[in-house]
Amino acid sequence: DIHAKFTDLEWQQRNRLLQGTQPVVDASEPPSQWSRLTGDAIKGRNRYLNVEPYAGNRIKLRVAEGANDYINASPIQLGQRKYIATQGPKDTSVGHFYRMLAAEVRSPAVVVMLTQTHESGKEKCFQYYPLTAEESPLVIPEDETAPDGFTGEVTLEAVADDERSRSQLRRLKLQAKDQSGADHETDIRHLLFSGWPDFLIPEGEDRDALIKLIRLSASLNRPESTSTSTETNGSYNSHADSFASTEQDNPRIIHCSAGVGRSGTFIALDFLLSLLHSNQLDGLPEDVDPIADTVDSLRQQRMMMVQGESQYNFLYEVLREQMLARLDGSNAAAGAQS
Ligand code: PTR
Ligand code: PTR
Repeated sequence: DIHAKFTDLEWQQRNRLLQGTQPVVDASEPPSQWSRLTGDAIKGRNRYLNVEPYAGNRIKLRVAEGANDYINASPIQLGQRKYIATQGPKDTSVGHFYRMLAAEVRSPAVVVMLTQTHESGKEKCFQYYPLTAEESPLVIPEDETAPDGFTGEVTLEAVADDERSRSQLRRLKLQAKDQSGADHETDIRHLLFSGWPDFLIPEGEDRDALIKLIRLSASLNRPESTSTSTETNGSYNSHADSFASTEQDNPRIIHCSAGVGRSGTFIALDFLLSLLHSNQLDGLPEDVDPIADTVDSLRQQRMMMVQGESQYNFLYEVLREQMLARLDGSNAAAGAQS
């Protein structure tokens, strides 16, 4: 049965995925859509020298003819669900980040930040949004290396702590103009989760909180959350959270520091839990491993998604826990009926 499958799994594909950071490819030459981009204009925009989107699957900034359209961000699709996985913005790429958001995501845009700005004394992500009312509005700095006429500011409208997801929730408003003079106004739901150091997995209470964060991010990704889920004091009423009820085709922006390890794990869980809770993991054939398939699909879309054995195994652990909880829930419900 499906539990045995997740407890005692020895698929060849799983082992190959565990050992590598790339999709499983049998061809001797990787397909060209996975080729890497070169050039200083690109390298200067990357936070890490070894992490970038594949040439054949990247978000392109809408810029004037001939200008640099590069941002370290990949469109991701699993089933019908869309996401954008991106690195933590750098001081010089804040404008690129908001320009991407304005162009690719409908309002209200959900942004999930899975890193702190600093961890062990190193910058993991630039402080790209106003933390407090004193810092609001944050004026988006121009990229001095390549000014592209994108100007604007980000206003903090509300901030609240959400205990269940152990996150800080911010309502932000982006008001910007692009180089053609077009106005962009986007409401942003920004979720900051700080309980997850890079290369590791969230532990203890942070682990349950992460599941709640995933549900919250899914349920904020729909238009009515503008009015119904947001109370006047700025806190969120997320009792109606659900994995299922989300605007699947409006991508959520998910980032950590490199935008691969934690972001990949988050996206995999969001997708797999949505399948689980809509009964789509029931009755799968023995030789289908939805977790390995999901990780493989993610790595075809962005390199290094889900990092290392601990993050990979974490997917199995969470899925197993959630399945058992669901079985307990339905047994209890069946018991109550009889
Ligand atoms: N009772 C469990 C929990 O709350 O974690 C199981 C559960 C989780 C049930 C999520 C339903 C859930 O969400 P959805 O509304 O998307 O089915
Ligand atoms: N040079 C780093 C490395 O390969 O180890 C790049 C890197 C940094 C990769 C962080 C992943 C990282 O984790 P995350 O994607 O969760 O921020």
